[in-house]
Amino acid sequence: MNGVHRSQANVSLDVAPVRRYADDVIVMSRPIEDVRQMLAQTPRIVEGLIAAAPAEALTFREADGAWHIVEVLSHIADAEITDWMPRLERILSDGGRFMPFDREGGLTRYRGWTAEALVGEFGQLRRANLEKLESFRLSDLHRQMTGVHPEFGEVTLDQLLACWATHDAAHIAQISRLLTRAFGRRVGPWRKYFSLLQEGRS
Ligand code: NI
Repeated sequence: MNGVHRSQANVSLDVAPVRRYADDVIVMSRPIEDVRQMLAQTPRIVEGLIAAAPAEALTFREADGAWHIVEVLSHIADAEITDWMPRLERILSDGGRFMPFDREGGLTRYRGWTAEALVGEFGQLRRANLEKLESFRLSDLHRQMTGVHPEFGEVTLDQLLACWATHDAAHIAQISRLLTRAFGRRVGPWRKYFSLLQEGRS
């Protein structure tokens, strides 16, 4: 009996990695669509996080010189204008050199804007960019097309699209972290249970 159980265990161990590999292949076969889905969801995720934020949390800074939530919003809205789409169009047109992206540019462009107005602006710009992205009818054949990044040199369209989605997720995490830390100022002794509330954690 023991021998039978062992051999059944062996069979399932043999099969499991193959099934996981098959799942990976399915996911990997639609990278452009996966990015598009993420890009489409981000405005409503951000909108929900902002709607839940008390006014004082919107301008809470976790460190001297670090961005507060309103500044993060101005940065992601500005990137819709000056970063992602111009670079994508550059790759699709002549594969030339990208303009440098000014990470602080949004702070100037949107000085004085409220969080609510910035969320609306970001959503509108993102919708327009998604429509443009759709119009390019990108296929797997486009993924290896390249442009020239001012710092990294040659980068592919695939990397740029992945970076766009990654950038969304990273700033969602940042906004969530800032809310954690803003509310977290009042938790008293519970502070010890939150790694984000420990000194020196980022
Ligand atoms: Ni950023």
